Amino acid sequence: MKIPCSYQIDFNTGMVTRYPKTTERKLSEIRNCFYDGQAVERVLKKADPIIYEAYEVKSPNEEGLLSWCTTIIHPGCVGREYHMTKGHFHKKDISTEFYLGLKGKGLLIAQSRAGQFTSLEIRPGVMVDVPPSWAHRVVNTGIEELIVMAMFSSDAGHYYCQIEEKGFMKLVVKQDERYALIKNPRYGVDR
Ligand code: M6P
Ligand code: ZN
Repeated sequence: MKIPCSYQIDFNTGMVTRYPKTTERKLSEIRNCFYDGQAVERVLKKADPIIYEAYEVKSPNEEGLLSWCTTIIHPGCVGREYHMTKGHFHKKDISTEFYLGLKGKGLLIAQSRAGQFTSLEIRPGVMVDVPPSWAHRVVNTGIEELIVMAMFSSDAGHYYCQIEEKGFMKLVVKQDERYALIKNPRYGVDR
């Protein structure tokens, strides 16, 4: 049986005391998330930057337990598109996830299986509720790190295939020094 416990998060770095980093995603690993393939190649010729990293505090994979995670998305663009997470549905589709902004600013974009799309601004103190059956991705539209904390059912699981294959309906791009959402020309086209 799990016993009550507490954790210490550094809101400035996203680090969780005594928990190692569990994820580090470099551009080369998530290159297909970005629309502009030539821009990806241009960046990769010089370096392979870390786009985001995460510290996950995982409970056993059991119904009734929650897991949580801090994710740090580094600032920057590839072509006109801002840095982002891969994005996923949950394997257990009835799972909800909450996101709390800790530092920086960005967007949580979400897309339902039925083809609805929405975007919500996230910044320190903003809590976003992602209900069941919505794929979600976090995008850093600011000039500093975007740090968010996510909390989800331990048995939710990540289901990446559909987003990897079809993408999100909209891209988050830099336009006149601010963000804009534009139609994704590759949406629904096999990659
Ligand atoms: C959040 C949570 C994690 C997820 C991470 C990165 O912190 O949803 O479960 O792993 O973001 O998102 P992704 O796995 O889609 O790249
Ligand atoms: Zn999730």
